[in-house]
Amino acid sequence: MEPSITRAILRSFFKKLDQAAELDVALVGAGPSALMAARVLAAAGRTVALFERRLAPGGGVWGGGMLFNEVVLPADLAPLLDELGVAHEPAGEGLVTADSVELAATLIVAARRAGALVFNAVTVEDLVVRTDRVAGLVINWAPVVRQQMHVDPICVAARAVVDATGHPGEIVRLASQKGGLQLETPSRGVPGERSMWAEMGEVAVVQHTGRVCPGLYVCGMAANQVGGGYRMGPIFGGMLRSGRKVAELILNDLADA
Ligand code: 48F
Repeated sequence: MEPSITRAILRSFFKKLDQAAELDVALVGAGPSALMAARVLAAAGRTVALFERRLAPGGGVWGGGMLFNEVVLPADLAPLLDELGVAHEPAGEGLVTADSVELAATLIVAARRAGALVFNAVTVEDLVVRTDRVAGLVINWAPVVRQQMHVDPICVAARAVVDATGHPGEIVRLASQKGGLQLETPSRGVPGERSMWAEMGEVAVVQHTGRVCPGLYVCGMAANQVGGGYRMGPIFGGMLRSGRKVAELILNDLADA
């Protein structure tokens, strides 16, 4: 039986990897904004894959606030939580709370069920670039990168790449510093995020979500790196709205192309 188990895994995995070789959208990181974006894009019929360096997708949701495993969301997102099937409780001041483990797990399942491919334990270590645009990702196993093993990566092509790497904003920095691409950001660079101001951060993260150069988009906390927005801590409305916004922008751009 063991050979059958092995072959079953290899066949299924390489089918997924083969589908990911040429994508409509490749998302870097599988935090809340990326999972939300992947769900919307895949539900619209686009080929989508998330590449996440950790074993568990879900990014910063699991740990709630300081490992107290609850998160806060604006109450106007209650219908979205209901649609996803995430239980929530009123918390006053227009807020609700939700169990962070339930929210993380549900966002992952929702993205998968919509048809998004998920590659965990995979690090995006570079971009594929053409003269003026991002054209795909350079990927390797996260443990290989962590161990600094001298192993060449492989690449996936994508019509749109999304930097959803959270606070580091790694991919936008790579595009500008190594890829030599002109960023269309207000400062033409990556000013970095600002200190905590929850209300302002929630608004800014959505406002700064968008295209940063041809083929490259940014969402979630990485958008606040690019736009110089405030951080907001364990409130996740902006992340979900940002993911939805980047997905809608990409769907429009791909339809126009
Ligand atoms: O940080 P993260 O959860 O992204 P997000 O969608 O959400 C931010 C919130 O969790 C929180 C917050 C809310 O108020 O401020 O921080 O912006 O998830 C980012 C994911 O990207 C992965 C990383 O492991 C994490 O799970 N990641 C980062 N760089 C890479 C990567 C990379 N180069 N390759 C693959 N995955």
